[in-house]
Amino acid sequence: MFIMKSSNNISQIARLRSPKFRQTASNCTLSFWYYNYGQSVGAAEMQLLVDGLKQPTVLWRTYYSEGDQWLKAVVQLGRLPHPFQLSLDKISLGVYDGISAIDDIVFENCALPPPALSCEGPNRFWCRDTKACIDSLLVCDLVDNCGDGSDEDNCNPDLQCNFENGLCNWEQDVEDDFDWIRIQGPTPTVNTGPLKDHTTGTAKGYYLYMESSEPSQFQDKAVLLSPLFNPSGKKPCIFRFHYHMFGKQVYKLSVLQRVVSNTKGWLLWYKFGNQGNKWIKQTLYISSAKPFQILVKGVVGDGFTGDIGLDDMSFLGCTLYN
Ligand SMILES: [Ca+2]
Ligand SMILES: [Ca+2]
Ligand SMILES: [Ca+2]
Repeated sequence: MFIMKSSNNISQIARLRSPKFRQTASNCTLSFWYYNYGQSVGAAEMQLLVDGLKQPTVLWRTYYSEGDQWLKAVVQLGRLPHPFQLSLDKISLGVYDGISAIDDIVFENCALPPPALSCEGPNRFWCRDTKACIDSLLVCDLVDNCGDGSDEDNCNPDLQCNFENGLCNWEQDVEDDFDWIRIQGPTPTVNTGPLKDHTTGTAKGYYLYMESSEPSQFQDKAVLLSPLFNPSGKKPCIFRFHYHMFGKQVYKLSVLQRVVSNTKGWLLWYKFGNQGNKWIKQTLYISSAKPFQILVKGVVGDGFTGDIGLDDMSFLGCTLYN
C-alpha cells in the first residue's frame, strides 16, 4: 500500500483504517514495515482508536524523509480489553514530491492465554474464567495477565500504584534536585519518553516521567519514595515496576533500599541508557531485618532526549509499617 505525493496536493490527509479487533493479551505487539522518502515527504502516524474513548492514542510517528529504504516499526499494544481499530494517517507537508508506503502488518502474542486442565504448585495461579495457568509472580502486578482480570482481583490497594489518581502512598523526595511529573499521552519532547501509559495503553492513562529538558541539568536527580514497610519475613518482599527509557540521551534509573540507620540507602538495581520505545517490567526481591523504604531515582543525561517513565508499581508479600 503506498501514497505518492505530488506538488498539487498540499496539506491533505490520507487515512487507512484497519478492521475492528475485539481485544488483545498483555504481551501483544504490532509490527510493520514502512517507507517514507522524498524531499518533503512529510509525516505519517499510526493511531489507536478504542471504542468508547473519544481521544485517539498515537502509537507511532515518523516526521520526515528516512531515505530510500524500508524500516521496521514495533509497537507495544499490551492488554486492550475493549474493541479497537488502527488508523494510519499520512500527513502531507511541503510542495515537493515524496512517497510513503506500508507493508507486512503483523500482530504477535495477542491471543489470550490458553486454558489449562489443571494448575497445581505453589507458584501457579489458575485464572477464573479463561482457566489459564499463570506464574503467581504475575498476581496483583496491575497487569491483566489472565485476560479476565482475576489475577488483579482482591489486591491490597495500599501495595500498588498505577498513577491514575495521583501518587497513592508514594512521595516526592524533597532533598533531591527536582520532582517526577504525572502526565497523560506523550512527553513534550519528540524522540524521547513514552507515547502512552502502561496501565491502559492509551492516551487516557497517567504515568510519571522525569523531564530531561531545561531547566534540568546533567546529573540532576529526581527521587520517588515508597511508604515504609515492615521487615520481610521468611519470604522476601517482591517489588514490581514498569519503566520506559527511550531517547539517545537517556541516562540512569536506579532503585535503592534504605532503613532508618542508613538513610543514604544501598543500590538494588540500575539501568543505563536507551532501552527502546517500550515499557519494560522489572521484578526485585527485597529482604530486610528492619523496617525499610524503597527509593526510585532518575538521573538526567547530557541533553533533552532523556525522558524516563514509570508506571504500575506494586508489592507482593510485603506489609505496610505503621
Ligand atoms: Ca497480573
Ligand atoms: Ca523531588
Ligand atoms: Ca498508569
